[in-house]
Amino acid sequence: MSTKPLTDSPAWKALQSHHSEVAGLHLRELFAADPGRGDNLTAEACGIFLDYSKNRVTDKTLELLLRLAEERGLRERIDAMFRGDKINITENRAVLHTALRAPRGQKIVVDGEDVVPAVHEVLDKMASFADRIRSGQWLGHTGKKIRNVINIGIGGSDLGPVMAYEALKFYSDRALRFEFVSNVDSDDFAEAVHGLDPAETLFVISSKTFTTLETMTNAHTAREWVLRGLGGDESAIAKHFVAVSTNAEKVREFGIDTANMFGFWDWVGGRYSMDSAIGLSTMVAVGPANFRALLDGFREMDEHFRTAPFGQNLPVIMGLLAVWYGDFFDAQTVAVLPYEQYLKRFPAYLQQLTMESNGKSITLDGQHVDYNTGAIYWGEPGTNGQHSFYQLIHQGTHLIPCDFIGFAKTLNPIGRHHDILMANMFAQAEALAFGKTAEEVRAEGTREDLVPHRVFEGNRPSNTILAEVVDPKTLGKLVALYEHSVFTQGAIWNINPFDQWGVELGKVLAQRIIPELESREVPTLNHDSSTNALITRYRRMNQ
Ligand code: G6Q
Repeated sequence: MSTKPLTDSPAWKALQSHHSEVAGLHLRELFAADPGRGDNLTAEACGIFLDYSKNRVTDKTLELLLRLAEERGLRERIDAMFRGDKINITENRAVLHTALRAPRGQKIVVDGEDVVPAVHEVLDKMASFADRIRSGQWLGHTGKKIRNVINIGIGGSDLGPVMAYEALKFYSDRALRFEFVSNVDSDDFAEAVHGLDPAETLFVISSKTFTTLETMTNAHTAREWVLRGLGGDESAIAKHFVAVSTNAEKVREFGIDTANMFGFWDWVGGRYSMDSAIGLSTMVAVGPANFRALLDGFREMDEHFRTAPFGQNLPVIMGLLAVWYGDFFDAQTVAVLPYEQYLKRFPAYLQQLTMESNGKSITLDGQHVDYNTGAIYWGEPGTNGQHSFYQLIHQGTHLIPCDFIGFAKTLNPIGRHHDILMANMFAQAEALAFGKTAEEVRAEGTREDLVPHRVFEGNRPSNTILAEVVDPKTLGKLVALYEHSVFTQGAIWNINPFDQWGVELGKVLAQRIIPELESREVPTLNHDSSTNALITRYRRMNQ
């Protein structure tokens, strides 16, 4: 593995001079020069098709990006992750979300212990719990069946479960209602339980640490809500609360029977945990068989990432293209545009996965980077975005690479909807790439003064990801595709995608401000003048 700074590496330097040669090329020219481009610049693995031909790359660009991956030791880094090396060096942890989907019998050793049997033990325990809830066998304190399942968690303990629930709603048990409470804002809790009967409600308290302020505040509120609704009998807690955590002691302290605790391990990062016990609500919603299919999907993509040559490796290609735009075109953001309503929370999920992972500016060697790292990810499902922010992507001043995600089949075949939806996706990618010239606008008889307004420059790059249908397995593949693309980017940038120290400072400051807001006495404030004034005003307005 190269220890040279990234910007000194030969492939990087070659990419820099190559960029100045190709940056001016238009996708129109690239397609005209190679009639086979739309077939050639594609890759397919485990049922996921990636068309990356509408990117501002030539064969030479791809060759250099692949060389960069080799030079930066991507292969060794992939092997190290799958092997269970402690690649999260700032927390001295292995990074083994891939072990969560390892088949029974595979051996992955961390600190001298094979972790795979424990993974399957938890999965089996989750399955038996999910079956009991789904079959109505698990009864609440007063003997009623559970009809409402509320996941309380935040960040990695929320975004994966809520995204997966929405993505797989078609497969979910419609007799059960699922809610997800994450924000410490009481509005979130109040609305989730509005109109619900505590006797029919089960809370899944999902927290790796079981100390997170938001989750613990919501969990205590839930506890009071249940006790108030069920006559104050503490023994009700066991029937209405289960926990997903690595911290048995804290779970016990909260009053949850550790027999109803589903464990995971420090080698699972929060944002990589939706396929661990953190997916308990997902499993209750869609059933154990579908959850296992989800894991199979993850595993297929893991195997592809681990073994495929980089030139045909979907996550590697996507990761390298992200580096190409971020570092050489200075693109600040990536839009993720799923043409599938069930994936409406996928962009929000990806925001954490990508931005908490690669939003770093210090290298593994402790040096400040002198290149761009993780981009801002954002998006909305198509076609809604078309009627709002696509204007800026088409005609604004920013270069925004887009990931279009679509499916050949719909789960709800009604009339012409699906063809119309997909026609829009293909059309947007086409319009972004090829645009419309002034000559074309004029030829339509447009008034001369309007011509510049109606020109589409084009040359806006995109990937198109096409799969058959949204099902559990495909969702697993899609999430793993992005997980490994994020990994690829982190490896090139020589940063640690697996810590998140950047979330700490605000948390600490909030702890200092809470008593200043709550105190009956006027507190002595020692913040900056803006924070002092805001706190003072809030206290006055809150009287
Ligand atoms: C994710 C982060 C973070 C974490 C939440 C919740 O990678 O670590 O989003 O998931 O802060 O933490 P707990 O699960 O410990 O409550």
